[in-house]
Amino acid sequence: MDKLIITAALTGAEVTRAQQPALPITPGEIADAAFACAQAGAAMVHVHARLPDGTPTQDKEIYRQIIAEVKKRCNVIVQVSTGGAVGMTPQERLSPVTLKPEMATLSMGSVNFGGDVFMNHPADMEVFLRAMREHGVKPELEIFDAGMLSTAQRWLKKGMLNGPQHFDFVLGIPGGMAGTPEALMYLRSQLPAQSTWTVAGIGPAQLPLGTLAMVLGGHVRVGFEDNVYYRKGELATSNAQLVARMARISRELDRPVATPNEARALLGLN
Ligand code: KMH
Ligand code: ZN
Repeated sequence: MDKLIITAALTGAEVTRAQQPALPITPGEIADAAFACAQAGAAMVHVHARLPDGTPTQDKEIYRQIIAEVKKRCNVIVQVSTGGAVGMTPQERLSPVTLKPEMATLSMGSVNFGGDVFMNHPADMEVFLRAMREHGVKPELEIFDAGMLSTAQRWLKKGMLNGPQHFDFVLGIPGGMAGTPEALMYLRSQLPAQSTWTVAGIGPAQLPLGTLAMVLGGHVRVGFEDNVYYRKGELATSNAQLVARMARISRELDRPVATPNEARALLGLN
């Protein structure tokens, strides 16, 4: 099995300081959290930008600062969000891609998202894909439901995607596919050959699905974007605490954790 890539989804667009007092918000806080996660075993960080008051934003300048501050501190792969927050325009969402980060997320379809709809029109998705190709950014294909994986398969068949792809199964969003082992096993069974994949279990699904992914040869995403708790009723003290637990379990399972450069090699990044 390949070494384990741990991604830390540090901030997200939805979680508030009221829900998680240790949520990193400013570029400096996000970069400090990235450094702590890298020390704990993360090879990649998935980042969202916020305004100083905590409002989600896709402001390119804030993303520029985040990337620069992270790079000052450590060598982790920086993956920007193009999901942004529900209700943002596709143009807004796409803006950090022009900074040429190493990776960016690309949601593969629309999904009910709690009480909202996370819209990803097929025409917009194609614009996102073309922009990522133009700027040399590797997409991580976000799969919230099984039909989104079928879309990726169609794109591969049509030649819109070439070579091995990296998938993120986001499981447990109310409106999306459940955060269960059965859902993960099904999605894994449908993956195109030579894909790499990670799982982002939402809330209480984070620990069990992450552990299952380690055993199955997948990779793991943890962090406050997806889950603010260490265990039921106990808030995590930091993103790094969640990363450290995954690294510990991985070592116990004899699956060493990938460094950022090892992760780059596994994901076909330069
Ligand atoms: N905030 C969600 C609506 C991504 O980063 O690409 C979408 C999201 C996905 O977080
Ligand atoms: Zn995100």
